[in-house]
Amino acid sequence: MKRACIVLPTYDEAENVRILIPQIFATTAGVPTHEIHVLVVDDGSPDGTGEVVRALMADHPRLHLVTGTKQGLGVAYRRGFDHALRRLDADLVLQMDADLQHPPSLLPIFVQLAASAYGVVIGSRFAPGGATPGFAWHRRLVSRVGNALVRRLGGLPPLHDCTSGYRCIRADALRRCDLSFLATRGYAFQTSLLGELLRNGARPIEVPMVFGERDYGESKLTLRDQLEFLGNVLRMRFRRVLAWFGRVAARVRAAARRRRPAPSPPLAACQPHAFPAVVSGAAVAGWEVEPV
Ligand SMILES: Nc1nc2c(ncn2[C@@H]2O[C@H](COP(=O)(O)OP(=O)(O)OP(=O)(O)O)[C@@H](O)[C@H]2O)c(=O)[nH]1
Ligand SMILES: [Mg+2]
Repeated sequence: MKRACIVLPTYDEAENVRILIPQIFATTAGVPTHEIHVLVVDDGSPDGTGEVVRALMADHPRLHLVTGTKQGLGVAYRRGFDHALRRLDADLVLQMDADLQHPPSLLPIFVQLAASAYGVVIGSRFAPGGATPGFAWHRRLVSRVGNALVRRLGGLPPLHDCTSGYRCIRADALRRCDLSFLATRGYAFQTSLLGELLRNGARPIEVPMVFGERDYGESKLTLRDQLEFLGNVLRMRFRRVLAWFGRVAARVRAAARRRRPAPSPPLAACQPHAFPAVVSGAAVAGWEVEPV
């Protein structure tokens, strides 16, 4: 049977994982197509989250734990993805916060959509039908402005929620991504990962979700995360401009070659890798957004 691995990054989420992990296994017990695994990526939480997870492992054989030092959400996710792909051989990799803000009830539909045709399924707070009832006005504003910036400057397609941390990604789409240069912290990591998935041709779809309030523990979102997010949007813009120059240069070179009579190349030289600009142009044109 195929496997889906839900990666849960945790820092001081002892109370929450105690509730969330049994909920996840109960909700996904009926998924017929995939064996569901949960991988907790804990960064030595002082509140003993790791010990709570170890205790839960006695009841849940498909629960796993990797630990490390705290270097930001992006680094934790990279470690989790690597483990899910290499050690657990997952066909689908899911991202989910451990603080009960992401409803586990959506997991079966995420798996179904990703297993059918979609490279990345996004739990969307801002698509019609989604909501953020507990958000203070300034949090809503930050999220809205952040999403507008990544679309306008970062060049992401018109998805409603580019900063969501609740997603299901096909392993083949994730393997095509180069995660090594992505931003390392919260929202910046989420947006740069989404950009990289789409750049590599993953087909996105959004599923509206109600983003609940945090009952236990504290938010780890800091001003530094928000500043890194802004810096990262500019970096994404810069990469797009560089890519545009690359495409123009390739066109100029191709036009110059056409003017010069040249012997026909052997067939092997006509493989797509010989024409990177055309291939990347087609990949960008292939971005697709499904109405929800
Ligand atoms: N392993 C690890 N997990 C982290 C780190 N920072 C945050 N997390 C986890 O990532 C998830 C999201 O963090 P939150 O602080 O809830 O961030 P958020 O949901 O964007 O912000 P709020 O809406 O304010 O809760 C939670 O499960 C955190 O415990 C980190 O440095 N390492
Ligand atoms: Mg949260």
